[in-house]
Amino acid sequence: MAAKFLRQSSVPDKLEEKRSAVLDFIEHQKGLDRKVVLVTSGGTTVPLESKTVRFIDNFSVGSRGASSTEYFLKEGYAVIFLHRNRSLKPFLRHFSGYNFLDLLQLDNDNPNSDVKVKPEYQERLVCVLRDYQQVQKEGTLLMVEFQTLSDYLHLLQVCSTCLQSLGRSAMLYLAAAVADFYIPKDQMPEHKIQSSDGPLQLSLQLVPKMLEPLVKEWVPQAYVVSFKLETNKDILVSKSLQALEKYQHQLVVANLLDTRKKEVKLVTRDTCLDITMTTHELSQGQEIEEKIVKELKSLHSAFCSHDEQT
Ligand code: PAZ
Repeated sequence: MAAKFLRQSSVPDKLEEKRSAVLDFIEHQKGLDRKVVLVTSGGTTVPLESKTVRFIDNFSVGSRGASSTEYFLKEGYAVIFLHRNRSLKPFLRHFSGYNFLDLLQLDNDNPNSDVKVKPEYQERLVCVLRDYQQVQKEGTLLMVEFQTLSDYLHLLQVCSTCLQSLGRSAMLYLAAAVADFYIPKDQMPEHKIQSSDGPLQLSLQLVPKMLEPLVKEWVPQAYVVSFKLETNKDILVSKSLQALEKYQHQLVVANLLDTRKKEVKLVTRDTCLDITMTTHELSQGQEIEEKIVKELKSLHSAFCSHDEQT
């Protein structure tokens, strides 16, 4: 199913260039003995027309993926950040609510004035810029962009298969909100759908679950973390356990739409750990991703040392 989907869907631009960039990045990190995590982030679009005017989208803004990336970098991982274009990015996200021109000022008495950062933003900007420049210097972050569902799935396959050479040192952290339904290429109209044709009826097919080939074929030794989002708390843990049973990967981060920034569950086949944020922690600007990443780092280390013992 997955292979057929990939064969029949459109391939993203410059796929081979992207594959080379991912391979070079992984080889470099391998030489430095760094663990690498693939973080997927943001929603996927599902086009309704080949020459796309309209598409189906979802709610994800990429906050989970972008913030987790920063914490993985702090914990010493190199990160491949596979993200939806226009979703939140590590470091830049701290200023996402701002018009950047509002952060700057000129000396109005001087026609040749330099551009300066307003004093009230100095501290924050210095802090973020310092971390960002450190990451740039160390070369520990690779940004890979997607927009549509098929871009995402092709790039997921490319990144995962490239990670195979790292064995257990690779982690996959699949936080992207991937569409479950799509219109196959051969059933998609080429041109813009005309409203003059009357009300629109859509028939969507199920997207094959890529976790199956990912765990079995693409990157079988890696530590794989998937995410489960629900709106009904009564089915959250059972659905996570079903996924673990079906795909045989290591862990599910289970979250509810409304409370995802305050509480998650880390579910494995035999444990369920609640991670929560107090009101005080949230008011101090602390983020749940910091706790999630710390916990995963320690589980991943145990997973890697298990390899050394066997
Ligand atoms: O991207 P975001 O920060 O707005 O939301 C994060 C999330 C809810 C998409 C993520 O935590 C998640 O659960 N991803 C998987 C969604 C799914 O079940 O397909």
